[in-house]
Amino acid sequence: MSHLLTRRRFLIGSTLGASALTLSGCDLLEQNADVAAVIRSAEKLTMKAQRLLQGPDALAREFAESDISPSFRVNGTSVPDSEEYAALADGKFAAWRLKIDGLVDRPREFSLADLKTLPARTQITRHDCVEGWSAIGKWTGVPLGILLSTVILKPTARYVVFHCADELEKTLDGSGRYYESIDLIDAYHPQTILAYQMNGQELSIGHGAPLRLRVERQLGYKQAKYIMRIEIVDSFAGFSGGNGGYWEDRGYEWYAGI
Ligand SMILES: Nc1nc2c(c(=O)[nH]1)N[C@H]1C(S)=C(S)[C@@H](COP(=O)(O)O)O[C@H]1N2
Ligand SMILES: [Mo]
Repeated sequence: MSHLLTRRRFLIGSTLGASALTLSGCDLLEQNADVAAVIRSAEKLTMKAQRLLQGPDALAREFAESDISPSFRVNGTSVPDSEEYAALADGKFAAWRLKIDGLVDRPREFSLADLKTLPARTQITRHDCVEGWSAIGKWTGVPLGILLSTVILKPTARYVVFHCADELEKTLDGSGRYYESIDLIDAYHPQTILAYQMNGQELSIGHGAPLRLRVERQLGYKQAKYIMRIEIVDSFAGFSGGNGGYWEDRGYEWYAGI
């Protein structure tokens, strides 16, 4: 996909040995639980190495307007399948509220209009999906760190969990609902934003309206769309499969550094 992934392969490869390199991470996970454990440790190595070599605040590459991809694929859910979401969309999301709660002193709710009064950041970045495609897009939104400063995190806060509107898999227990999580280093990273615009237009439903995460040093599946609630936690063990995200519960790495 990119030279960046090659570096990540190198990091994993140095733990696994050359023979494993011909298989993709997913094949390996399916084949052998021990290998899965090694990949988990390689994932921590990737996170530590990325932060050590580049610094916790190192920026993902930003591009020029002329680099913006003429088409940007819609992937995963293209429209959440619920009456609640349909009603919100019908009203142009005027009734939508972003809830922020959990380990905070002042839980709050924000309307889309509220979010737009806060300082905004615009960035042109490349989105890399594990399925093997990339696209460059321009995102505008509020830096997550600014929102977090308005609710005041408790000292025990460690992770930010994003609860989404869509169910990617229909289950009785709700474990098919999309969710994601990041730690506070990524939460306060200057390029981590909650985007309400893409390529200068209101965010479309396909791309996650009314609000989606951009966490630019990680892969596509971390970029949660259709965010309804942000919960601050000290552990994500209690959520669904306990691995910190919909795809993580299905074997993907929690830290998806690129
Ligand atoms: N809520 C939600 N967020 C999601 C997904 C999804 O299915 N539901 N898919 C993820 C994946 S795998 C990718 S590559 C990107 C796709 O974003 P796009 O549709 O804007 O291209 O969203 C991510 N965030
Ligand atoms: Mo993806």
